[in-house]
Amino acid sequence: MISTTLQTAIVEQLNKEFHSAYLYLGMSAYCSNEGFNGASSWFLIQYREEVAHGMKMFKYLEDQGADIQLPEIKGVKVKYKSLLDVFKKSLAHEQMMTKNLNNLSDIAMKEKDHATYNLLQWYVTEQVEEEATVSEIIDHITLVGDNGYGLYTIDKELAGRTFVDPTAV
Ligand code: OFO
Repeated sequence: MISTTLQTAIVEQLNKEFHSAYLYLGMSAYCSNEGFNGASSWFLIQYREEVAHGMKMFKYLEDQGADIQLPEIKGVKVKYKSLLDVFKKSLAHEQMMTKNLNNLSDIAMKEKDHATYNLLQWYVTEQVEEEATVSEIIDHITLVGDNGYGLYTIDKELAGRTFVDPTAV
């Protein structure tokens, strides 16, 4: 049985997962407005991944018979300085999410709640992949700088991303 402390903390994290989804929806809107349709589609897939992350926590709380609260989701901005800026903000956000998940794991470990700890390890591993992917995109955008053809090529590559439900594996 999950403790009230962990239950509250997981609900907070669930809210952050849906807030992440919303944030990526805003980033998708920005990219689309700037004519980066590939990046827009990339962020839309990221949005769907975050929804899947949120739902995995929701399902876990249900299975644990938790008292599920669904607090308000914070608004997000849709204005960024450039394609590089939007991906840098995305990386900073993921790094913050990693910290949150590590802190949650610490609580679960302290409480010797193996089931919740196990769940959280799934997210911790997922974060490694997310941070690496975004860092690589940032490297590529930095490499081409303001070169229009370079940015066009990167945008085309980003368009190739397809949605695979990360929680289905
Ligand atoms: Fe849910 O992984 Fe990103 O935030």
